[in-house]
Amino acid sequence: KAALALAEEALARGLFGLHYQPKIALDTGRHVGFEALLRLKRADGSVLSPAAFAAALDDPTLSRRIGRHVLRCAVAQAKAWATAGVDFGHIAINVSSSQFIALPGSPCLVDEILDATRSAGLSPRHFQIEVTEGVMLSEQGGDIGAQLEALRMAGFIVAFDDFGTGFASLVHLKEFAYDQIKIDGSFVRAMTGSSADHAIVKAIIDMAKALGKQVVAEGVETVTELHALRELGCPYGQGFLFGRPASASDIELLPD
Ligand code: G
Ligand code: G
Ligand code: MN
Ligand code: NA
Repeated sequence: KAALALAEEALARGLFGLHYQPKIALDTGRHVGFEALLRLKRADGSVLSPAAFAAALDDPTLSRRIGRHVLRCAVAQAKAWATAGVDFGHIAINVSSSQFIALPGSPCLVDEILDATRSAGLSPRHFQIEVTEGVMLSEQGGDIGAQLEALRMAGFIVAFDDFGTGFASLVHLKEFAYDQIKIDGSFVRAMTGSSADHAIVKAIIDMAKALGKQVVAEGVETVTELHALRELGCPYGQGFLFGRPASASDIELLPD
């Protein structure tokens, strides 16, 4: 497949990098952390998003190699921000279901994450792990649950990404190990024009709170959406209104 070859080449030539998008506390407008989003920077200066190499993130071997690189970049960035004395909050890392598959001769994902943060002298509270509904439906579902629980026990926040767009049932919401629900941007962007979407966003916020989970609205693009979310008591948001994904050098953070 072309996507796999593209990813192989990007790994070999060091073309993968991360962009960062702020997660905002909606009452204060201050960032509480940043989501790391993978980008492939080509020689001609163009930048590709994961959609262009999605198959590589579903491949057991390639996804682990890319994931290791992502982890290294994110930990190095967190270390750089911490050393500069800026309060970045946390970096949230996206992990695909194939990254949880055990590979012979290679440490498990949980150990990789623990080792990377520990050896940088950083606390787990500086990182979050984002997984989609897909990981719960994958064949290794039960084992992935145990791995996520191990990460939570170690102090990492686990976020349930793109909530509401997959095929997971509500059973997963009570049985799955997670701390945070991220409401998919498609509902948020429609909520000010559609009473159905508004009702769904409200229901997810209320349900998350009743379950004792953090809740983040994704894809916030307008002030109208921000006001609607505040009115519903949504504590956190993310989206172009607050900041587009950008390279760390383009993000200005003030010292503590
Ligand atoms: O960045 P957008 O910018 O296009 O991201 C598209 C999708 O790619 C998102 O669903 C996101 O979860 C996923 N994604 C972004 N960065 C990473 C990454 O580092 N690893 C994995 N596995 N998925 C990622
Ligand atoms: O991990 P996840 O699937 O949530 O990835 C977030 C995706 O959403 C990334 O592709 C990111 O670039 C994109 N994104 C972030 N904020 C906005 C926004 O406000 N509007 C739109 N349309 N996309 C966004
Ligand atoms: Mn995400
Ligand atoms: Na999402």
